[in-house]
Amino acid sequence: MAVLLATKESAMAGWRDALLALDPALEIRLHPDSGDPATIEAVVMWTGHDLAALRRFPDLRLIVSMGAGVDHLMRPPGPPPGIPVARLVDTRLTQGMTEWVLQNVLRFHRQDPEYRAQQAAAIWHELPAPDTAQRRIGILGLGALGSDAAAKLRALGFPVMGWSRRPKSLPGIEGFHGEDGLRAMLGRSDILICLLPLTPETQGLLNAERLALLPRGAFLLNAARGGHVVQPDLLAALESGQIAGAALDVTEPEPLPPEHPFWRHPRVVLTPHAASITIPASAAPQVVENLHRLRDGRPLINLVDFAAGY
Ligand code: NDP
Ligand code: OXD
Repeated sequence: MAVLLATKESAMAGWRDALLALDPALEIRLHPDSGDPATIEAVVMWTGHDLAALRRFPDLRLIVSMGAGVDHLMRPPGPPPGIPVARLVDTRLTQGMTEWVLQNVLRFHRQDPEYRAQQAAAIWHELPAPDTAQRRIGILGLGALGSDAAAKLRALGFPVMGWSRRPKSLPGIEGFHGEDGLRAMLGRSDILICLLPLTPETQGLLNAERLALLPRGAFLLNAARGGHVVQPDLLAALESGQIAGAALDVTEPEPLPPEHPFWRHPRVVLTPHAASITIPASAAPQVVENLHRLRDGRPLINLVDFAAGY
């Protein structure tokens, strides 16, 4: 039986080599050369592939996302019914995201946009010292990524709050859940960071009404999915000064069309969905572990909860 890889051309060989380095006996096929459909037991895939095509493999027993997010697998028609889906939970992925979060929190906290504007105008002027203990940070999503970012921000001295679907208690982090919890946390978030999965419940979460709950002049960081933010509402909030700055690693669509105002907005920092990039050599061990578990009939790891959608 074989494993089919389906990702962009440039990433295919890296994934194949990383998997074979761990288990040289694996038979790896590269999309679109799947060979006999009846011999495919697992598909390891990333966005941009036709989910309906997965139904061509009669003995498919596992689908693996090449990222932490599985929204690309959940949109219609979704994976074939009854086939488990695993995602990545990976230390390199977490490290990359935490670095992006720290970079952008510190960018806004340390008044970097103001100092860059002053430099452009040859102005030598000291702004008031930022007060870390007074800069309240709210994190939407306290999973693998959100909880690590929360701990590192807390270690720097920021007061950190986090919102999750189920009640969650993390050392030093004030936890919130539910709609009331969300409203309470937003009301106190000077910097809001979105690290949620994209699901029907979280799509469009950051709309005009919720952005208006933030303290005036708050900052927004989004490295989750573009669909979490209602972009025209964010643009209006930036124009009105309700939001003082936004760092966006994800947008809807990706990339934005060249005329989109975010590209040239003085208070928007864009990165091209590069906050954290999957490194095949780091992610491969859990994929091979799952293939071995599958063949041995042992419980799989990092499985998606279909009822929750992530
Ligand atoms: P996890 O599944 O580990 O964590 C998700 C968190 O979101 C959990 O705390 C979960 O709550 C919470 N959550 C989910 N649904 C809701 C809801 N309806 N209301 C409140 N909280 C909710 O995901 P990861 O941390 O691994 O990844 C998060 C997302 O980051 C990915 O889905 C992906 O979209 C994005 N990502 C972006 C990258 C980039 O480069 N830009 C790189 C990697 C990931 P609970 O704890 O109760 O389950
Ligand atoms: C992911 C991503 O979900 O890179 O891993 O967006």
